Amino acid sequence: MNSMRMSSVLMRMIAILILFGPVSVFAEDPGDPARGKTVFKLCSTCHQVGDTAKNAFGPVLNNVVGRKAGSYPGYSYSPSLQEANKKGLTWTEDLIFQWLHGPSDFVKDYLKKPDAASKMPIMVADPQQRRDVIAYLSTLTHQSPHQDTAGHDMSMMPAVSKDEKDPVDKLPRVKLELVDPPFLPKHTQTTSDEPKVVEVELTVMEKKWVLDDEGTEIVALTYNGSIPAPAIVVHEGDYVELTLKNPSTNMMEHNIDLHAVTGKLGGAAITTVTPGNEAVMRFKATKTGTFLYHCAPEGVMTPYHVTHGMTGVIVVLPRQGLTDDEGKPLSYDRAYYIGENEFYVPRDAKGNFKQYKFSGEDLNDWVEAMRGLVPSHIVFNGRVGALTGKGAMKAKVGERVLFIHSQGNRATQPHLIGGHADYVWETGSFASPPLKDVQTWFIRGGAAGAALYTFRQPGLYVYLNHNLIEAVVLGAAGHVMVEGEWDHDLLKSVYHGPLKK
Ligand code: HEC
Ligand SMILES: [Cu+2]
Repeated sequence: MNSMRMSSVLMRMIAILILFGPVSVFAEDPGDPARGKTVFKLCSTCHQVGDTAKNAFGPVLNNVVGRKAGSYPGYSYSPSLQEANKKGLTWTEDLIFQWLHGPSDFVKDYLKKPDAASKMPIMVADPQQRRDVIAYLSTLTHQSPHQDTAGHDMSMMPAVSKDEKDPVDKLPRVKLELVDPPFLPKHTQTTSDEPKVVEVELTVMEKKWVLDDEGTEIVALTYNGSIPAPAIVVHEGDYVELTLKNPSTNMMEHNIDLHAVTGKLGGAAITTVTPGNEAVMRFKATKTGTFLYHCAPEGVMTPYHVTHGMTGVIVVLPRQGLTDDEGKPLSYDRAYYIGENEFYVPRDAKGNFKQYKFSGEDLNDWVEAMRGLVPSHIVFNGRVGALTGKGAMKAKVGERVLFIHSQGNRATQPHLIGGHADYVWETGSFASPPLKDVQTWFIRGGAAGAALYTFRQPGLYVYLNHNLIEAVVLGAAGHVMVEGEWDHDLLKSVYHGPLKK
């Protein structure tokens, strides 16, 4: 402990010397561009360089030495770096050296503002690595700039002319009050109303999140603070006006891609917002079914955000409600939303889970862990055991319960131990006839599906992913507690005791 504190004091002193010392740290050791190219792998999850470089999670770094800070075309910088740009900050090798020691500390210092923060969530502790990577970046001068707009461009979207009235503006508006899963927001199963505009608001929250009883903690990325994100329920033909807010307390850029949306990467291309911003889009729900939604910030950040919790479901009900395989109406007495997510918590050399302080800090380790496709946790509703005990789903004998199940990234195979699915919309499409009397159904990765079951017996049911390793070892299991009268005709215990000879 003591030696750790000592070394951190020492580090600070060194940092102060480096920050305010008059001599360039490059005077004695200019750094090695070849080694720096290897160090750059750390940066390349967020930054691109070279002729075809595009802005990604971070801006293109061609010509960055000598470039004005916060100036690469088409990139949306944090408010702090934009302010530094206005104050005239220009990147020198020494300044990037300081920047890499802690981007947010750097802008706090530079702007003399304690609440300034950068979007770049990592730092490089080793001064040698910093010198080397900067030496490498210095070799990348005189690259032709390449304006990136992909993923962030609104240009292809013709603006609605001002004097042209939008007929949708005349439709009635309602605000959908979202609730935490496994519950669904209040809704009607059928409707004879005219289509309406349903207002939905999602706020991204980057927050500490405990995944299991051992206290394994990550900095999760969430919509509205829950994993999975809240279920949205509308009817076919309704319009959804979705507001996505990214508070300035967050570190990262986020957006939303809903599989119910037509065009613009499911909405991701017109909702990408940096901290301190919000975006509003309106889409028409044209297809019925249960659709996944998720964050899709580009490149490796998409699986990174999805495996940090940013998945949810939007249910688009037919206006006349659900129907069976013969087209006859089906209704439900209760509905639950089970969001299955897998996590790739990085481990240290001893095999223990590593802990991180702020969002994005785990990026490189997490990407490395994802590469192996071996999740550390596969859970329902954000943590091992979330849907057991007090969190168990409830039902009564005779009730028809709709189970909506999503998985953003991997296939899963739900099963209700001791029960069945009377009807399953496996692909999530309500336009296709449901399968009947299914034991174990299949939810594709990147989708959501639904199953309807009438409980006939009371007691405890286990609802799980019937990859039993994923259920029992990794966590993908929940409970349904059912009240009611026992039906001996369906099942009775005939004998239970010692061998009768
Ligand atoms: C986790 C993603 C991530 C990683 C990894 C990362 N950066 Fe960044 N970097 C960013 C983001 C985001 C910004 C924009 C910062 C802002 O707007 O506040 C940025 C900005 C920068 C800038 C300022 C650019 C400008 O146009 O003003 C430099 C220089 C930089 N990064 C260098 C590096 C180097 C060198 C590495 C590797 C050692 C690295 N970054 C690793 C995300 C990252
Ligand atoms: Cu996100």
